Amino acid sequence: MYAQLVETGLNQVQSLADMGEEERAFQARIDAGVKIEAKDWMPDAYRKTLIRQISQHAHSEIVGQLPEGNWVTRAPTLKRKSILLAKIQDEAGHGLYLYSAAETLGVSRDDLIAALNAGKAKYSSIFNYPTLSWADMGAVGWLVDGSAIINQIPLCRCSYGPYARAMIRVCKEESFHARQGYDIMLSLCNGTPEQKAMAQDALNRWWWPSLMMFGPSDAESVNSAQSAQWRIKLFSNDELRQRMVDQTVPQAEFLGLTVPDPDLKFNAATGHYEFGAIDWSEFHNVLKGNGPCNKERLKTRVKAWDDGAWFREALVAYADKKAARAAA
Ligand code: BYC
Repeated sequence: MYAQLVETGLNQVQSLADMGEEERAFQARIDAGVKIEAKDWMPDAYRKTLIRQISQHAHSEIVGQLPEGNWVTRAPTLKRKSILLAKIQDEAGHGLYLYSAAETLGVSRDDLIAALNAGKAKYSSIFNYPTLSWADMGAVGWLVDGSAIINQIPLCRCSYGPYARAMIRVCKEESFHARQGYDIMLSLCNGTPEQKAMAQDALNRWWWPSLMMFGPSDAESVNSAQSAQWRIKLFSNDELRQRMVDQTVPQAEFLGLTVPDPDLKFNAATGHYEFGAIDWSEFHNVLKGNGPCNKERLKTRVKAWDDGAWFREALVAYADKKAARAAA
């Protein structure tokens, strides 16, 4: 992938000749597949890139609880409710591992959360769409968590040790999430015509935003070449998006649902599905804060943070008191 990106001249990365001695040694360790650990020397730009990506990822997990939280009280059965609750709690856990991984790079969690609450930090575009029916719990698990797994499995092998290790557990849990989503879709598709129509409607609304989750096309991706050189990204946005389409279309067929893309067709020569053009203006609009739920998501997070202030203060007061007692 790196060679391809450099070949197309997309975004320039530093050549070995332009690097200082320390940077060359650093790049050689990366090229040899050695993990970089928190106390190792690293270029500032590598540190910044990781803080950017890991914190965006952490924020996505935390904000990602909200669309599903919307359905906890309305899950159709006790069993579905327990599964949904467990999934949402997993997302909170993922956020916490990821904030911890970011902290190893020298940033504070409070600063990262302050940036999110101030509307300055990015989180995944997908969580700015509303969950309008119970079928959306199926579509989110199947398509959104399914896409997250495709994006995140390679991150288990990325160059930064604390991020790679956090991703191993995250991916195991994501695979349970994707299966629970597909199971909801299966039940709906084997149910009444009205239930099947709900499943189709959810697929119609979540398909294109799920493809956008993988980020801009390789031709537009500003960070890919450098992240590939540092082995933070092992596959390009378009490669992973193609993998998602190839994996998901047969699953939709098994459900008896239609993917909402008239241009979708299987190319027997390449072994891949060809798909229609993505509406990138919608993606950029969501990133600018103008998606259907951006404002609501931010407001909910800020309120949760403010409402929890007393609890954080109590924890600090307790820790201080305990430390003072131990010192006495
Ligand atoms: N939404 O040069 P590019 C999950 C930004 S799943 C918002 O390709 P990069 C979950 C990008 O940040 C979701 N912004 O960047 C699932 C950059 O802006 P900045 C979270 C996006 O970093 C289920 C600009 O566009 N997963 O957590 O090389 C339930 C140019 O893009 C998006 C991760 O974060 C987007 N979809 O590649 C609960 C996985 N796409 O930062 C939770 C880790 C792109 O330069 N992250 N942008 O201002 C990654 O793999 C990469 O960061 C991305 C983007 C593929 C997302």
